[in-house]
Amino acid sequence: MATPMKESLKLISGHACEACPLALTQAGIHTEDVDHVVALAGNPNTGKSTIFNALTGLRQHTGNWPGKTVTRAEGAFQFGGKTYKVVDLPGTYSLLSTSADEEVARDFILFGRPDCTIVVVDATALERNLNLVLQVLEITDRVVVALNLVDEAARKGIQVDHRRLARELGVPVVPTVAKSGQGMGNLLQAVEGVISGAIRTRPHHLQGDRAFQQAVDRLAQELTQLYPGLPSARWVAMRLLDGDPRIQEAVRTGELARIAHGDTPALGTVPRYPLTLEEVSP
Ligand SMILES: Nc1nc2c(ncn2[C@@H]2O[C@H](COP(=O)(O)OP(=O)(O)OP(=O)(O)O)[C@@H](O)[C@H]2O)c(=O)[nH]1
Ligand SMILES: [Mg+2]
Repeated sequence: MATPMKESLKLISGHACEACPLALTQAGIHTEDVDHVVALAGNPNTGKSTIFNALTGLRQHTGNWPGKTVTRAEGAFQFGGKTYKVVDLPGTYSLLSTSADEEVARDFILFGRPDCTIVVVDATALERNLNLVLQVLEITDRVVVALNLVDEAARKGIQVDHRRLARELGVPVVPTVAKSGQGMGNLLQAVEGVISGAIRTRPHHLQGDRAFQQAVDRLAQELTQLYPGLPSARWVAMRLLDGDPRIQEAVRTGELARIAHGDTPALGTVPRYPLTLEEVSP
């Protein structure tokens, strides 16, 4: 395990260190044409930005999400011959409320169509963190869980059975210590596998009673007919049944129809748009 991880890290730092900024440019920070887009989600303070920095290095774009005072950071790296763009989402406990942070994270995962979403969880507080994981699994099946802070967990005598967790969630779970880069290679291999289809996920879905399931299925079908190409119709149906004002508004204003056509400039979330954010070196 140690060797591939080391090699992967070498590969990443080879494109992200200060000594070779041009290589990072070539790795995709200015290109509109990245191969894959990866979103980083998670509860606050779980190590998302530490993972983001480990992957993208010192050069990255930061700015605000359109119309919001929520910071947006994007960067790029190469792995296995492909160029990946990473979007560091604001920390959220849930995707259901109407706070600006939760809206940004939810809209990007739902409408930004990332090729994979890494949900970073705190291994010392798994129960609280799994709430968000379960919500993301309702939206997309392209998910990898980074079980971060396993060093802190070990210090507290907590050992997480990550294989069993992966079986129960139906998606890869990769133990990481983002602060020291441990597990980054395995994390990227899992992301690559989920995107390529080499790893088949079977995400855990919430089971309601029969009437609930039937209502969701029927509405999801109608949504798919009305809006062909709409991502995550099942999730949109569930939110509409729950009376989510943001999704209702998206139906009323025609935003949902535009999203189904892959047109989401209002959200600022179309991953392959040219980057117009300011480039900074933190
Ligand atoms: N011990 C330990 N500390 C970590 C690890 N990963 C991150 N940290 C530390 O945890 C703190 C929070 O990390 P961030 O990367 O800023 O977390 P975040 O999820 O981006 O936080 P928000 O953006 O505020 O939601 C920092 O002090 C990191 O150095 C880890 O695996 N082990
Ligand atoms: Mg952060």
